[in-house]
Amino acid sequence: MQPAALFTVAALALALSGCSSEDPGASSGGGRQTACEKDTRKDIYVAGLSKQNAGLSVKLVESTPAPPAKLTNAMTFQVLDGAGKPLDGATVSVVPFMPDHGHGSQVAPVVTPKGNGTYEVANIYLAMAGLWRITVSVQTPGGAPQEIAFQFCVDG
Ligand SMILES: [Cu+2]
Repeated sequence: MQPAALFTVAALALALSGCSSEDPGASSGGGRQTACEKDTRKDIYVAGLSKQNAGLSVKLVESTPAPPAKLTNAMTFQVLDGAGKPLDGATVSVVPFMPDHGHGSQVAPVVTPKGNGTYEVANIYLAMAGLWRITVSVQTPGGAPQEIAFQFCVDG
């Protein structure tokens, strides 16, 4: 009985030390999986990932780095209208936000229209590890603003 009890205590101590060794910001810590691997809310990055809202579609043509990572990212989006036609001349803005922490990024992304409905976005700065919602707002001339969001989790 005694040796078994001793073993249990040793195993527990080992598990606890493993738990607290990394990433104090993670809410559910520990284990072999990273916090992001466990997060079921995230989008899985693939080049060309596309989302629709109210007859508008926004395609993430590519991200640099790919998949998105902590710190500075650049992304190219293509905006398509309800008929699948590239939409130029829209006012596009991009806002990163951490829903779990209730804060955005201290760096403002810079959007540059590139034609054929594509908009290059620099300075998408994801300061912390965790889930980030990247909201793309599209204001068409004379139309109502539409928001389409991507969610990426970055480990740190
Ligand atoms: Cu945060």
